[in-house]
Amino acid sequence: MTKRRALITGITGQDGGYLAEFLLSKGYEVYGMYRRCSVDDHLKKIEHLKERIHLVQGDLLDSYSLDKVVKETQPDEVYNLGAQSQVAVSFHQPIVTREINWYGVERLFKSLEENLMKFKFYQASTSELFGKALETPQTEETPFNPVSPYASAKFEAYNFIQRKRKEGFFACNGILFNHESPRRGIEFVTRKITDGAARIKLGLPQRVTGKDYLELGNLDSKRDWGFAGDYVEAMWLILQKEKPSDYVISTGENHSIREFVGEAFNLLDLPLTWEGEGINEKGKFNGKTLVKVNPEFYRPAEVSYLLGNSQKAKKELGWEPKVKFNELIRKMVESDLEKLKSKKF
Ligand code: F7E
Repeated sequence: MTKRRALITGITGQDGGYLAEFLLSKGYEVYGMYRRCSVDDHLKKIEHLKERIHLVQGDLLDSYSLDKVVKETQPDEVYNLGAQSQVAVSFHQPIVTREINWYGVERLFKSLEENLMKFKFYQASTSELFGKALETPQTEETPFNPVSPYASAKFEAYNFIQRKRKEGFFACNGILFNHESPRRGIEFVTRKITDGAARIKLGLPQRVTGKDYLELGNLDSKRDWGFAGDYVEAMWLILQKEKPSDYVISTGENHSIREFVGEAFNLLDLPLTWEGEGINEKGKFNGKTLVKVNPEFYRPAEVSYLLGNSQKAKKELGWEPKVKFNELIRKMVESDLEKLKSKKF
């Protein structure tokens, strides 16, 4: 029997690696698309997979390259994980964000339509679509209210996928809430915290600032954080259903940034006490300031409260998250300690 072929865009990101591993375990032939400019750094993240997957060069900004990738790989299933995924960056680069996160989806889909008879398409949609959420918890029925250029572009892509489904294509949106892991990029708050806390524990300076304390933005916003390894299984399950649909994927539990910081420092035997408010708030251990607020990390518009309800995924896909909040932080803190000790940073 011929193997099923999967094409993953954004193979060098956190989810790309986990999904590739998952699909390999299911017997797929996996093609991972990466951008030429990302060769040096980013391919290191999937070094362990290089012998087992096919890497193909392509860019969501370039239809010519997409046609070539689609013709070469002829996928049965396409997982579009490629994106400009940093919400904060999207405020500074709204146009490139739109080009990749919205028009990129249309370019890729057009190429698939023109070159293949049949394919299934998974679009990485996001809880950021809920923005200033209009109801809690958020389900597939909750109206979207995006507040960032990132979310606006993803909103257009979401609608595009729904239109394609109405035209008869097998196209689905996975509305994934935040999902983290030891492989999360350092630009995202969870990894910034676990790396920063581990550095403090080992007496090392902070990665970017060189300071001996961690600087963060809004400590009050709440996120529904799950483990990326659990979430890639949901992506696959979504494409295995008989009928295409959209699904919220979340844990149903949320915590503030402050709680995440507290738990990470607790695990390192550095329990913090919080003093002050707003930009003057500090996290201290034995009188020494280890965490400070720096308004530089505030966003022009903040999504302050996200909490998902994944009952539809549980009922229709049989999917449930396995890794809990504390366990997720433990995995990340232990991995960062290990990396720093062996100087892999
Ligand atoms: O921010 C606050 C920040 O950058 C989380 C992406 O994967 O998930 C991710 O988007 C919260 C925000 O992720 C810092 O203001 C405080 O409220 O880790 P983040 P995100 O924006 O939620 C969704 C589902 C996606 O789709 C995205 O692609 O943390 N925060 N202080 C900070 N955030 C950062 N990055 N850095 C700080 O110093």
